[in-house]
Amino acid sequence: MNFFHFQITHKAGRARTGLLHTPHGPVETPLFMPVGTQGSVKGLMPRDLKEIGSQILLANTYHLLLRPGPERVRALGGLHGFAGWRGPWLTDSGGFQVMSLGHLRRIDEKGVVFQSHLNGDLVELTPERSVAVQEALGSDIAMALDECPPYPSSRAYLEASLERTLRWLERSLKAKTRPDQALFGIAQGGTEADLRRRSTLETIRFDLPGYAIGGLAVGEPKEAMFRMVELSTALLPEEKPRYLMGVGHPEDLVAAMGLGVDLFDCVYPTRTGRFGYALVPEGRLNLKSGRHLEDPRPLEEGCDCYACRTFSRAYLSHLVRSGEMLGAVLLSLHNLRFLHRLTEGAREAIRQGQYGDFARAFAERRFGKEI
Ligand code: PRF
Ligand code: ZN
Repeated sequence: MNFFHFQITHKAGRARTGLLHTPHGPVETPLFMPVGTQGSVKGLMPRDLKEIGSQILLANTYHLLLRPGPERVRALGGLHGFAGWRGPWLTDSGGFQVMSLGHLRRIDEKGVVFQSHLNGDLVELTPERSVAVQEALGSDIAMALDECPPYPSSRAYLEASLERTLRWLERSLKAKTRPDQALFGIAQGGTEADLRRRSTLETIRFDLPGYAIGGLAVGEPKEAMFRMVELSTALLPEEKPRYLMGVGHPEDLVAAMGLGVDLFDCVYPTRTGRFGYALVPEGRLNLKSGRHLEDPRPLEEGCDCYACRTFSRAYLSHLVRSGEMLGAVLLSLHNLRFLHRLTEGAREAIRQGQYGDFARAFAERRFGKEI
């Protein structure tokens, strides 16, 4: 029984659209996955997420390992039972979060040792432990523990970390016990084309149900990132889903979908919403600015989200400027809906064989970052 069948229904150039089946239902691709680090998408209820068309949520091993602990989550029904989102979950393996949030103590062949940002305890995360924690959390898709080097890193370091990531992938697969959880491997290699190629080719030898492009969107120039994405999707097997980790700017989604990427996640839509920004086709509205205070229009004409159906820019701007939590909630809701509509539009364009027109129309409406 293959829980994770991936079915591509249409292609347009290198872009593809299809369905990824999981034990908790199918997800359409290409797709943006909202980030629910602590098992909660900040400010939004599962019923809101369902209404705006979210299909799969991402949670983090690093955070849930420290609190409330994997055994507690398992006892309460795994993420599906514990967190009220009954649809599919994906969990990240923790390596990336240790590097960006934790006080990293040591990284060696065995794994990573870090100091908890909550209570200072020393915690060890090995490939085996990451798999065990993700199995306890019960996600549909688990990610293998990897090492994401910072940008810039030396070639020697990029090479050593990609080799280690491959050995960790092998150990992760050996530690795996649940047939109802897919394990995706993560390619690294920074922005060195030959290292990226080697990492990708060695990773696909494991014949996994899906592959992630890791180690990008860490500060490198955009053009270097897209060279790596292009090189990666050209090497990855057509018939398996590809996940570009940590990418969520609308223009990056449009470019990467055109190169054949199927899955994305990023804190950007929710974080920028909490900071008072709304994503719109032309770029980003800054609701902290006084210029919207008398504007009766919705954030985005034609958006079907609850924030746009109900409130004016004037009111939302008032909420943001007053520091009201409702402002952050409504902007997060709209921003996620914006990215979901973007991927819905892309899927439709791919079905029509017109992805190039879709990407051009998107670029034409976007004349600046802030309006
Ligand atoms: N590895 C893991 N998670 C990630 C990344 C990675 O390289 C990135 C890179 N942008 C985001 N999240 N495990
Ligand atoms: Zn809206």
